[in-house]
Amino acid sequence: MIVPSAEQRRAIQQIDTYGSHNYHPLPVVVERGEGAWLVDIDQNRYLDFLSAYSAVNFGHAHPTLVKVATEQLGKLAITSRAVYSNTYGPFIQSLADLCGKEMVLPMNTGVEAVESSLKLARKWGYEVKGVPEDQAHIIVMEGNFHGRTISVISFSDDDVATTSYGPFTPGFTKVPFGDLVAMEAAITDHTVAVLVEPIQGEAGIITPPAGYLVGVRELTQRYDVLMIADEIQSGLARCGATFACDLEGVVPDLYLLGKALGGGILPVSAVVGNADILGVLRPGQHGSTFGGNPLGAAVGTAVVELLNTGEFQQRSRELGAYLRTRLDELIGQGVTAVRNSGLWAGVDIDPSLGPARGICERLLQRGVIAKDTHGSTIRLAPTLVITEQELDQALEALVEALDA
Ligand code: IF1
Repeated sequence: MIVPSAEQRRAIQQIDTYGSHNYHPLPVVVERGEGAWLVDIDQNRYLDFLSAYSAVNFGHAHPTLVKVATEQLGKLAITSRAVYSNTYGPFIQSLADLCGKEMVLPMNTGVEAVESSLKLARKWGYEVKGVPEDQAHIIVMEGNFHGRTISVISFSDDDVATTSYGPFTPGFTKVPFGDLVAMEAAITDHTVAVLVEPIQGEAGIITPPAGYLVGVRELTQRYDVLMIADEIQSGLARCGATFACDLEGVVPDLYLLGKALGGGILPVSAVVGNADILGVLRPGQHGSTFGGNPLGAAVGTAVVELLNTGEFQQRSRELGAYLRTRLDELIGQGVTAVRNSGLWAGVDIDPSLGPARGICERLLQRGVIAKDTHGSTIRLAPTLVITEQELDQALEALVEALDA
Protein backbone atom coordinates (compact mmCIF):
# COMPACT_ATOMS: atom_id res chain seq x y z
CA MET A 1 0.00 0.00 0.00
CA ILE A 2 1.34 3.40 -1.01
CA VAL A 3 1.19 6.03 1.74
CA PRO A 4 2.14 9.64 0.90
CA SER A 5 5.31 10.84 2.65
CA ALA A 6 5.50 13.99 4.79
CA GLU A 7 7.07 15.70 1.77
CA GLN A 8 4.05 14.86 -0.39
CA ARG A 9 1.69 16.07 2.31
CA ARG A 10 3.61 19.37 2.52
CA ALA A 11 3.45 19.81 -1.26
CA ILE A 12 -0.28 19.12 -1.23
CA GLN A 13 -0.78 21.63 1.57
CA GLN A 14 1.11 24.31 -0.37
CA ILE A 15 -1.07 23.72 -3.42
CA ASP A 16 -4.27 23.69 -1.39
CA THR A 17 -3.22 26.96 0.28
CA TYR A 18 -2.15 28.99 -2.76
CA GLY A 19 -4.13 27.36 -5.56
CA SER A 20 -7.78 28.05 -6.29
CA HIS A 21 -9.88 25.14 -5.11
CA ASN A 22 -11.60 24.41 -8.41
CA TYR A 23 -10.38 20.78 -8.37
CA HIS A 24 -10.35 17.99 -5.79
CA PRO A 25 -7.19 16.12 -6.85
CA LEU A 26 -6.22 12.65 -5.72
CA PRO A 27 -3.67 12.92 -2.88
CA VAL A 28 -0.53 12.29 -4.90
CA VAL A 29 2.24 14.63 -6.08
CA VAL A 30 3.67 13.41 -9.38
CA GLU A 31 6.97 14.51 -10.87
CA ARG A 32 7.52 12.30 -13.91
CA GLY A 33 5.70 10.40 -16.64
CA GLU A 34 7.03 7.43 -18.60
CA GLY A 35 4.72 5.88 -21.17
CA ALA A 36 1.77 4.36 -19.31
CA TRP A 37 3.19 5.32 -15.91
CA LEU A 38 3.30 8.29 -13.57
CA VAL A 39 5.92 8.57 -10.82
CA ASP A 40 5.42 10.55 -7.59
CA ILE A 41 8.04 12.52 -5.68
CA ASP A 42 8.67 9.48 -3.42
CA GLN A 43 9.38 7.44 -6.61
CA ASN A 44 6.19 5.37 -6.26
CA ARG A 45 4.91 4.28 -9.68
CA TYR A 46 1.30 4.42 -10.84
CA LEU A 47 -0.42 3.16 -13.96
CA ASP A 48 -2.09 6.24 -15.41
CA PHE A 49 -5.76 5.44 -16.13
CA LEU A 50 -6.67 9.10 -16.51
CA SER A 51 -4.17 10.11 -19.18
CA ALA A 52 -4.91 13.76 -18.41
CA TYR A 53 -8.48 13.26 -19.64
CA SER A 54 -7.15 11.69 -22.85
CA ALA A 55 -4.59 14.40 -23.59
CA VAL A 56 -1.88 11.75 -23.16
CA ASN A 57 -3.21 9.03 -25.50
CA PHE A 58 0.29 8.36 -26.88
CA GLY A 59 1.78 7.95 -23.42
CA HIS A 60 3.90 10.26 -21.31
CA ALA A 61 7.10 11.51 -22.91
CA HIS A 62 6.58 9.69 -26.21
CA PRO A 63 10.16 9.67 -27.60
CA THR A 64 9.23 10.94 -31.09
CA LEU A 65 7.02 13.69 -29.74
CA VAL A 66 9.57 14.80 -27.15
CA LYS A 67 12.28 14.87 -29.83
CA VAL A 68 10.19 16.92 -32.24
CA ALA A 69 9.13 19.32 -29.47
CA THR A 70 12.65 19.72 -28.11
CA GLU A 71 14.15 20.42 -31.53
CA GLN A 72 11.40 22.89 -32.39
CA LEU A 73 11.72 24.57 -29.00
CA GLY A 74 15.34 25.43 -29.76
CA LYS A 75 14.36 26.97 -33.11
CA LEU A 76 11.08 28.80 -32.83
CA ALA A 77 8.12 28.37 -30.50
CA ILE A 78 5.70 31.29 -30.87
CA THR A 79 5.20 33.75 -33.70
CA SER A 80 1.50 34.63 -33.73
CA ARG A 81 -0.31 34.24 -37.04
CA ALA A 82 0.82 37.70 -38.15
CA VAL A 83 3.51 35.85 -40.12
CA TYR A 84 3.60 32.43 -41.82
CA SER A 85 5.67 29.75 -40.06
CA ASN A 86 7.28 26.75 -41.74
CA THR A 87 5.73 24.15 -39.40
CA TYR A 88 2.17 25.43 -39.73
CA GLY A 89 1.57 24.33 -43.34
CA PRO A 90 2.57 20.67 -42.89
CA PHE A 91 0.46 20.53 -39.72
CA ILE A 92 -2.78 21.78 -41.21
CA GLN A 93 -2.40 19.91 -44.48
CA SER A 94 -1.75 16.59 -42.71
CA LEU A 95 -4.56 17.20 -40.22
CA ALA A 96 -7.02 18.11 -42.98
CA ASP A 97 -6.00 14.90 -44.81
CA LEU A 98 -6.45 12.82 -41.66
CA CYS A 99 -9.99 14.19 -41.39
CA GLY A 100 -10.73 14.01 -45.11
CA LYS A 101 -11.48 17.75 -45.03
CA GLU A 102 -10.18 20.87 -46.76
CA MET A 103 -9.34 23.40 -44.04
CA VAL A 104 -8.22 23.78 -40.43
CA LEU A 105 -8.86 26.55 -37.90
CA PRO A 106 -6.22 26.16 -35.16
CA MET A 107 -6.85 27.00 -31.53
CA ASN A 108 -5.31 25.91 -28.22
CA THR A 109 -7.72 24.45 -25.69
CA GLY A 110 -10.72 22.27 -26.40
CA VAL A 111 -13.28 24.85 -25.37
CA GLU A 112 -11.77 27.36 -27.81
CA ALA A 113 -12.38 24.88 -30.60
CA VAL A 114 -15.97 24.50 -29.41
CA GLU A 115 -16.51 28.27 -29.20
CA SER A 116 -14.91 28.71 -32.61
CA SER A 117 -17.26 26.14 -34.14
CA LEU A 118 -20.30 27.90 -32.65
CA LYS A 119 -19.14 31.21 -34.17
CA LEU A 120 -18.49 29.48 -37.50
CA ALA A 121 -21.89 27.81 -37.47
CA ARG A 122 -23.69 31.08 -36.75
CA LYS A 123 -21.74 32.98 -39.41
CA TRP A 124 -22.33 30.17 -41.92
CA GLY A 125 -26.03 30.26 -40.99
CA TYR A 126 -26.33 33.99 -41.72
CA GLU A 127 -24.07 34.21 -44.76
CA VAL A 128 -24.65 30.86 -46.48
CA LYS A 129 -27.90 29.34 -45.22
CA GLY A 130 -29.67 32.72 -45.07
CA VAL A 131 -30.90 32.72 -41.47
CA PRO A 132 -32.05 36.23 -40.40
CA GLU A 133 -29.38 38.07 -38.37
CA ASP A 134 -29.29 37.22 -34.63
CA GLN A 135 -31.80 34.37 -35.01
CA ALA A 136 -29.41 31.41 -35.37
CA HIS A 137 -30.19 28.42 -33.24
CA ILE A 138 -28.00 25.46 -32.26
CA ILE A 139 -29.15 22.08 -30.97
CA VAL A 140 -27.15 20.46 -28.14
CA MET A 141 -27.53 17.30 -26.07
CA GLU A 142 -28.66 16.74 -22.52
CA GLY A 143 -25.73 15.60 -20.38
CA ASN A 144 -23.22 17.32 -22.69
CA PHE A 145 -19.76 18.45 -21.68
CA HIS A 146 -17.96 20.83 -24.03
CA GLY A 147 -15.89 23.02 -21.70
CA ARG A 148 -16.09 25.91 -19.26
CA THR A 149 -16.59 29.28 -20.99
CA ILE A 150 -19.78 31.22 -20.34
CA SER A 151 -21.29 30.45 -23.75
CA VAL A 152 -20.46 26.77 -23.50
CA ILE A 153 -21.80 26.36 -19.95
CA SER A 154 -24.90 28.23 -21.12
CA PHE A 155 -26.11 24.93 -22.54
CA SER A 156 -24.79 22.64 -19.81
CA ASP A 157 -27.28 20.89 -17.53
CA ASP A 158 -24.71 20.35 -14.77
CA ASP A 159 -25.59 22.55 -11.77
CA VAL A 160 -22.05 22.40 -10.38
CA ALA A 161 -20.64 23.79 -13.64
CA THR A 162 -23.27 26.53 -14.07
CA THR A 163 -24.47 27.86 -10.68
CA SER A 164 -23.77 31.59 -10.13
CA TYR A 165 -22.32 32.17 -13.61
CA GLY A 166 -25.34 33.69 -15.32
CA PRO A 167 -26.57 35.52 -17.33
CA PHE A 168 -26.11 32.92 -20.01
CA THR A 169 -25.81 33.01 -23.81
CA PRO A 170 -29.08 32.39 -25.67
CA GLY A 171 -29.55 30.46 -28.91
CA PHE A 172 -29.30 26.82 -27.80
CA THR A 173 -31.90 24.07 -27.46
CA LYS A 174 -31.22 20.88 -25.54
CA VAL A 175 -32.58 17.51 -26.62
CA PRO A 176 -32.02 14.07 -25.05
CA PHE A 177 -28.84 12.35 -26.26
CA GLY A 178 -29.77 9.38 -28.43
CA ASP A 179 -33.26 10.67 -29.34
CA LEU A 180 -33.62 11.41 -33.08
CA VAL A 181 -37.35 12.13 -32.83
CA ALA A 182 -36.69 14.91 -30.31
CA MET A 183 -33.86 16.22 -32.49
CA GLU A 184 -36.03 16.43 -35.60
CA ALA A 185 -38.79 18.15 -33.61
CA ALA A 186 -36.29 20.76 -32.36
CA ILE A 187 -35.02 21.69 -35.84
CA THR A 188 -36.42 24.98 -37.19
CA ASP A 189 -35.65 27.15 -40.23
CA HIS A 190 -33.19 29.00 -38.00
CA THR A 191 -31.26 25.92 -36.88
CA VAL A 192 -27.66 26.19 -38.05
CA ALA A 193 -26.00 23.29 -36.24
CA VAL A 194 -26.24 20.21 -34.07
CA LEU A 195 -23.36 19.90 -31.60
CA VAL A 196 -22.80 16.37 -30.33
CA GLU A 197 -20.20 14.27 -28.53
CA PRO A 198 -20.26 10.93 -30.41
CA ILE A 199 -19.76 9.34 -26.98
CA GLN A 200 -20.48 11.41 -23.86
CA GLY A 201 -17.37 11.38 -21.66
CA GLU A 202 -18.18 13.44 -18.59
CA ALA A 203 -21.62 11.82 -18.48
CA GLY A 204 -19.89 8.44 -17.91
CA ILE A 205 -18.76 7.10 -21.32
CA ILE A 206 -22.33 7.00 -22.61
CA THR A 207 -22.57 5.38 -26.06
CA PRO A 208 -25.69 6.34 -28.03
CA PRO A 209 -28.00 3.66 -29.49
CA ALA A 210 -26.60 1.97 -32.64
CA GLY A 211 -27.41 4.01 -35.72
CA TYR A 212 -27.80 7.26 -33.80
CA LEU A 213 -24.88 9.10 -35.40
CA VAL A 214 -26.02 7.93 -38.83
CA GLY A 215 -29.45 9.32 -37.96
CA VAL A 216 -27.97 12.67 -36.85
CA ARG A 217 -26.04 12.83 -40.12
CA GLU A 218 -29.21 12.13 -42.15
CA LEU A 219 -31.31 14.68 -40.27
CA THR A 220 -28.68 17.41 -40.45
CA GLN A 221 -28.21 16.81 -44.18
CA ARG A 222 -31.96 16.80 -44.85
CA TYR A 223 -32.52 20.13 -43.05
CA ASP A 224 -29.29 21.86 -44.18
CA VAL A 225 -27.90 21.95 -40.64
CA LEU A 226 -24.20 21.52 -39.77
CA MET A 227 -23.23 18.42 -37.84
CA ILE A 228 -20.47 19.35 -35.39
CA ALA A 229 -18.79 16.37 -33.72
CA ASP A 230 -16.93 17.17 -30.51
CA GLU A 231 -14.18 14.54 -30.80
CA ILE A 232 -11.95 16.40 -28.33
CA GLN A 233 -12.03 13.46 -25.95
CA SER A 234 -13.42 10.60 -28.07
CA GLY A 235 -11.15 11.23 -31.05
CA LEU A 236 -7.54 10.54 -32.01
CA ALA A 237 -7.60 6.76 -31.40
CA ARG A 238 -9.19 6.74 -27.94
CA CYS A 239 -12.20 4.70 -29.14
CA GLY A 240 -10.36 2.21 -31.33
CA ALA A 241 -10.69 4.32 -34.48
CA THR A 242 -9.26 7.67 -35.49
CA PHE A 243 -12.63 9.26 -34.66
CA ALA A 244 -15.58 7.86 -32.73
CA CYS A 245 -17.70 8.90 -35.74
CA ASP A 246 -15.74 6.34 -37.81
CA LEU A 247 -17.30 3.58 -35.71
CA GLU A 248 -20.60 4.35 -37.47
CA GLY A 249 -19.03 5.40 -40.76
CA VAL A 250 -20.24 8.96 -40.23
CA VAL A 251 -18.46 12.09 -41.46
CA PRO A 252 -19.58 15.27 -39.67
CA ASP A 253 -19.30 18.74 -41.22
CA LEU A 254 -16.93 19.91 -38.50
CA TYR A 255 -14.58 17.88 -36.32
CA LEU A 256 -13.58 19.49 -33.02
CA LEU A 257 -10.20 18.19 -31.89
CA GLY A 258 -8.03 18.94 -28.87
CA LYS A 259 -6.41 17.13 -25.96
CA ALA A 260 -4.27 14.40 -27.62
CA LEU A 261 -3.69 16.65 -30.66
CA GLY A 262 -0.99 18.31 -28.53
CA GLY A 263 0.70 14.94 -27.97
CA GLY A 264 0.42 15.26 -24.20
CA ILE A 265 2.98 18.05 -24.43
CA LEU A 266 1.10 21.29 -24.95
CA PRO A 267 -2.44 22.49 -25.71
CA VAL A 268 -3.32 22.22 -29.40
CA SER A 269 -6.90 22.24 -30.68
CA ALA A 270 -8.58 22.69 -34.02
CA VAL A 271 -11.82 22.94 -35.97
CA VAL A 272 -11.56 20.92 -39.18
CA GLY A 273 -14.04 21.18 -42.06
CA ASN A 274 -14.56 22.08 -45.67
CA ALA A 275 -13.98 25.46 -47.29
CA ASP A 276 -17.70 26.21 -47.66
CA ILE A 277 -17.83 26.53 -43.86
CA LEU A 278 -14.33 27.55 -42.70
CA GLY A 279 -14.11 29.90 -45.67
CA VAL A 280 -16.66 32.28 -44.10
CA LEU A 281 -13.88 33.66 -41.86
CA ARG A 282 -12.04 36.72 -43.20
CA PRO A 283 -9.02 38.45 -41.60
CA GLY A 284 -9.77 39.89 -38.18
CA GLN A 285 -13.07 38.07 -37.71
CA HIS A 286 -11.64 35.40 -35.40
CA GLY A 287 -8.23 34.48 -34.03
CA SER A 288 -5.86 33.52 -31.26
CA THR A 289 -2.37 34.67 -30.26
CA PHE A 290 -1.15 31.12 -29.72
CA GLY A 291 -3.37 29.14 -32.10
CA GLY A 292 -1.31 27.43 -34.82
CA ASN A 293 2.00 28.32 -33.14
CA PRO A 294 5.18 26.76 -34.58
CA LEU A 295 5.79 24.50 -31.57
CA GLY A 296 2.22 23.23 -31.40
CA ALA A 297 2.20 22.77 -35.17
CA ALA A 298 5.41 20.71 -35.11
CA VAL A 299 4.07 18.48 -32.34
CA GLY A 300 0.66 18.28 -34.03
CA THR A 301 2.25 17.13 -37.28
CA ALA A 302 4.09 14.38 -35.40
CA VAL A 303 0.81 13.38 -33.72
CA VAL A 304 -0.89 13.05 -37.10
CA GLU A 305 2.04 10.90 -38.28
CA LEU A 306 1.58 8.61 -35.27
CA LEU A 307 -2.12 8.34 -36.07
CA ASN A 308 -1.39 7.58 -39.73
CA THR A 309 0.39 4.38 -38.65
CA GLY A 310 -2.93 3.05 -37.30
CA GLU A 311 -1.03 1.45 -34.43
CA PHE A 312 -2.80 3.35 -31.66
CA GLN A 313 -6.28 2.80 -33.09
CA GLN A 314 -5.51 -0.95 -33.27
CA ARG A 315 -4.12 -1.12 -29.73
CA SER A 316 -7.17 0.74 -28.42
CA ARG A 317 -9.54 -1.57 -30.31
CA GLU A 318 -7.84 -4.83 -29.29
CA LEU A 319 -6.89 -3.97 -25.72
CA GLY A 320 -10.26 -2.26 -25.30
CA ALA A 321 -12.03 -5.53 -26.13
CA TYR A 322 -9.80 -7.32 -23.62
CA LEU A 323 -10.43 -4.68 -20.94
CA ARG A 324 -14.17 -5.02 -21.53
CA THR A 325 -14.09 -8.81 -21.08
CA ARG A 326 -12.15 -8.49 -17.84
CA LEU A 327 -14.40 -5.72 -16.51
CA ASP A 328 -17.54 -7.71 -17.34
CA GLU A 329 -16.24 -10.43 -15.00
CA LEU A 330 -16.55 -7.92 -12.14
CA ILE A 331 -20.28 -7.35 -12.64
CA GLY A 332 -22.01 -8.54 -9.47
CA GLN A 333 -18.74 -8.25 -7.54
CA GLY A 334 -18.93 -4.58 -6.66
CA VAL A 335 -19.58 -3.45 -10.25
CA THR A 336 -23.14 -2.95 -11.51
CA ALA A 337 -22.51 -2.01 -15.16
CA VAL A 338 -19.68 -1.51 -17.65
CA ARG A 339 -19.59 0.56 -20.85
CA ASN A 340 -16.63 1.01 -23.17
CA SER A 341 -15.45 2.15 -26.52
CA GLY A 342 -11.87 1.08 -27.17
CA LEU A 343 -9.65 1.84 -24.20
CA TRP A 344 -12.22 4.17 -22.70
CA ALA A 345 -14.50 2.65 -20.11
CA GLY A 346 -17.09 3.69 -17.56
CA VAL A 347 -17.43 1.33 -14.61
CA ASP A 348 -20.49 1.79 -12.37
CA ILE A 349 -19.73 0.93 -8.76
CA ASP A 350 -22.33 -0.71 -6.53
CA PRO A 351 -23.59 2.22 -4.37
CA SER A 352 -23.38 -0.02 -1.27
CA LEU A 353 -19.57 0.24 -1.57
CA GLY A 354 -19.79 4.03 -1.13
CA PRO A 355 -18.89 6.75 -3.64
CA ALA A 356 -16.59 5.89 -6.56
CA ARG A 357 -14.16 8.50 -5.20
CA GLY A 358 -13.36 6.12 -2.31
CA ILE A 359 -12.59 3.32 -4.76
CA CYS A 360 -10.31 5.71 -6.71
CA GLU A 361 -8.43 6.54 -3.48
CA ARG A 362 -7.95 2.82 -2.81
CA LEU A 363 -6.79 2.37 -6.42
CA LEU A 364 -4.24 5.12 -5.85
CA GLN A 365 -2.87 3.27 -2.79
CA ARG A 366 -2.51 0.25 -5.07
CA GLY A 367 -0.66 2.10 -7.81
CA VAL A 368 -3.44 3.06 -10.24
CA ILE A 369 -4.60 6.61 -10.99
CA ALA A 370 -8.24 6.85 -12.10
CA LYS A 371 -11.03 9.39 -11.58
CA ASP A 372 -14.66 9.11 -10.61
CA THR A 373 -17.54 10.91 -12.31
CA HIS A 374 -21.16 11.45 -11.25
CA GLY A 375 -20.66 9.88 -7.83
CA SER A 376 -20.80 6.21 -8.70
CA THR A 377 -18.85 5.80 -11.96
CA ILE A 378 -15.10 5.30 -12.44
CA ARG A 379 -13.72 6.41 -15.77
CA LEU A 380 -10.86 4.32 -17.13
CA ALA A 381 -8.78 5.89 -19.89
CA PRO A 382 -5.29 4.39 -19.85
CA THR A 383 -2.69 5.64 -22.29
CA LEU A 384 -2.84 3.72 -25.56
CA VAL A 385 0.72 2.43 -25.04
CA ILE A 386 -0.37 0.30 -22.09
CA THR A 387 0.29 -3.46 -22.40
CA GLU A 388 -2.04 -6.36 -21.64
CA GLN A 389 0.06 -7.27 -18.58
CA GLU A 390 -0.24 -3.71 -17.30
CA LEU A 391 -4.00 -3.84 -17.81
CA ASP A 392 -4.06 -7.08 -15.79
CA GLN A 393 -2.07 -5.39 -13.04
CA ALA A 394 -4.56 -2.51 -12.86
CA LEU A 395 -7.50 -4.91 -12.90
CA GLU A 396 -5.99 -6.80 -9.96
CA ALA A 397 -5.75 -3.49 -8.12
CA LEU A 398 -9.39 -2.80 -8.97
CA VAL A 399 -10.50 -6.17 -7.58
CA GLU A 400 -8.57 -5.43 -4.36
CA ALA A 401 -10.01 -1.92 -4.15
CA LEU A 402 -13.54 -3.29 -4.52
CA ASP A 403 -12.88 -5.96 -1.85
CA ALA A 404 -11.17 -3.63 0.64
C1 IF1 B 1 -12.39 19.92 -16.69
C2 IF1 B 1 -14.91 15.77 -18.16
C3 IF1 B 1 -13.00 14.75 -19.16
C4 IF1 B 1 -14.36 17.55 -23.35
C5 IF1 B 1 -15.10 17.62 -24.53
C6 IF1 B 1 -14.48 19.87 -24.83
C7 IF1 B 1 -13.73 19.88 -23.68
C8 IF1 B 1 -13.67 18.70 -22.92
C9 IF1 B 1 -15.85 16.42 -25.02
C10 IF1 B 1 -13.00 21.11 -23.26
C11 IF1 B 1 -12.93 18.70 -21.68
C12 IF1 B 1 -12.44 17.86 -19.56
C13 IF1 B 1 -11.89 19.11 -18.98
C14 IF1 B 1 -11.78 18.84 -17.50
C15 IF1 B 1 -12.52 17.59 -17.22
C16 IF1 B 1 -12.77 17.00 -18.54
C17 IF1 B 1 -13.53 15.84 -18.66
F1 IF1 B 1 -14.92 15.09 -17.04
F2 IF1 B 1 -15.45 16.92 -17.90
F3 IF1 B 1 -15.63 15.14 -19.07
F4 IF1 B 1 -12.02 14.81 -19.93
F5 IF1 B 1 -13.46 13.58 -18.88
N1 IF1 B 1 -15.15 18.77 -25.23
N2 IF1 B 1 -12.91 17.76 -20.85
O1 IF1 B 1 -14.33 16.41 -22.62
O2 IF1 B 1 -11.63 20.98 -23.42
O3 IF1 B 1 -11.06 23.34 -22.81
O4 IF1 B 1 -10.61 21.53 -21.18
O5 IF1 B 1 -9.26 21.71 -23.28
O6 IF1 B 1 -12.87 20.92 -17.23
O7 IF1 B 1 -12.40 19.77 -15.46
P1 IF1 B 1 -10.59 21.95 -22.64
